[in-house]
Amino acid sequence: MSVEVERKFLCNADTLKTLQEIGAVCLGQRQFCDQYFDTPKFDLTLRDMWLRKRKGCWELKCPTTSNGTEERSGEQSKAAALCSRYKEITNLPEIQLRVKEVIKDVCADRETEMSPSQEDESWLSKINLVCFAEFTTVRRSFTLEEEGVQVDLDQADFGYHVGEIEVLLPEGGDLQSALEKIERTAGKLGLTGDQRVEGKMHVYLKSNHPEHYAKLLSEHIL
Ligand code: V4E
Repeated sequence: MSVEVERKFLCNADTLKTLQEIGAVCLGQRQFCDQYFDTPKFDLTLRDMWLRKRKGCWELKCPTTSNGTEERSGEQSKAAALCSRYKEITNLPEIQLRVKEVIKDVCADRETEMSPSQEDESWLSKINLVCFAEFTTVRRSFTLEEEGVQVDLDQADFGYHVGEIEVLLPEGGDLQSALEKIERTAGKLGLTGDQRVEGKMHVYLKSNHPEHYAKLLSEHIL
């Protein structure tokens, strides 16, 4: 299991040039389709849990257990507030276990024996999971001299363009150092503003599931 720490930013006409100027190395471009799943009542996402299938692989993003109140200076807190962090679980039996734990009521009177095969999707209907979002992204990725920092520029098929500065931490890794790396990279990219930038899912839900989007906003999940 690892923890993804990331800061999103809005791209502009100069973003590519700036990346070149700061010595970012392009790792290439790839395209992928993401499918996100939840119960019809959105039991997972209302707990800030995001179940996704990308390129045939499953992934569950969950809130980290630390509550974000680690001791920080004012500047550090501001930088941390612009970043999101999620545990990433990619082991399918563990994903199935975590999801079942959350939707116990749904599972109570159902047969929920599950196959751990990545291709066999029968477990989804057994616990009433349906696809609520599907979109394709073209992603260009860059690495920087700063160790372990990756910058992704995403273009979603519904017209949203967003960048992210990302550090992947092993569980128990040094969060403060990851936040500092992201902050330094943001500085090099000339990012100003202290507003959190919307991710692709924000924009997708806003137009495709506006009621759920409003609920997630009111619960401070988005
Ligand atoms: C919406 C959401 C999640 C779903 C995945 O979102 P994101 O990380 O933006 O997608 P993507 O394609 O960049 O994934 P990657 O390739 O990096 O794995 S996971 C958590 N959330 C909630 C959330 C939030 N509340 N605020 C922000 C800024 N982002 C996500």
